[in-house]
Amino acid sequence: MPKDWELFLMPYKQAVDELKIKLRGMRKQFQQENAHTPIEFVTGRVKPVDSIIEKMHRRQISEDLMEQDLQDIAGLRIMCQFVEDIYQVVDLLHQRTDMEVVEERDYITNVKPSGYRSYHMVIMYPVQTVHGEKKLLAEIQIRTLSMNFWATIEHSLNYKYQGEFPDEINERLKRAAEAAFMLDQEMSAIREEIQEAQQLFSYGKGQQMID
Ligand code: 0O2
Repeated sequence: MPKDWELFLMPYKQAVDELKIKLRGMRKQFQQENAHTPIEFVTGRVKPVDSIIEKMHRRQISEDLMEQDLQDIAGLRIMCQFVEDIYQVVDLLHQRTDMEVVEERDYITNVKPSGYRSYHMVIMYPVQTVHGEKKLLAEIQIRTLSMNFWATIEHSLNYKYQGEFPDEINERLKRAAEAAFMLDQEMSAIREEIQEAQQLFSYGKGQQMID
């Protein structure tokens, strides 16, 4: 294990900070151009050291393979209004020359047994350090607001039950995941209507509140 975690995680922190700026910049550009933005908001984090250690033990990852096998030490999350926006963001990220997409997992089409939906992209991202360029992996999770609501709730329940949900909660979570996805589908069905309304509204005042 790294003796100095802070030093080891520095380039990962730099990657998260840079990527947050770049992804938020995409949102700003869409807004500036008065176009519908497929990005609602962006968050990012460096995985806490205890979670890194726990995941390495659980997946039996040796130290020398840590940076290769732990793909989410640097993690970004992009929230979208509509499922269609997710795939637009995926296309936009593929086109970029400042990162390379190395793996993709579509948990929207291939929903996880828990009910989890999201689109995961693993990218190779170069950060500049005083010792030269360091290429590292980062995971970008792209999901709708509704998928994010479900995942956030389920994640916090996971802490309480350590993944061993009582049957009733398990069933209810699965039903809630389907309900969340139905909400997405209903919203997609009236997407054009919604977007027209947002064009009229957002470039006044409302949108300025979310940065
Ligand atoms: P965090 O930072 O606490 O969210 P594995 O972790 O072994 O299941 P793998 O191959 O590393 O899987 O990557 P995968 O499945 O593409 O992504 C794992 C991450 O996706 C998780 O990170 C969660 O953020 C999210 N995720 C995957 N499945 C679920 C789920 O059923 N519910 C919720 N709420 N999130 C999920 P971590 O490691 O949990 O870390």
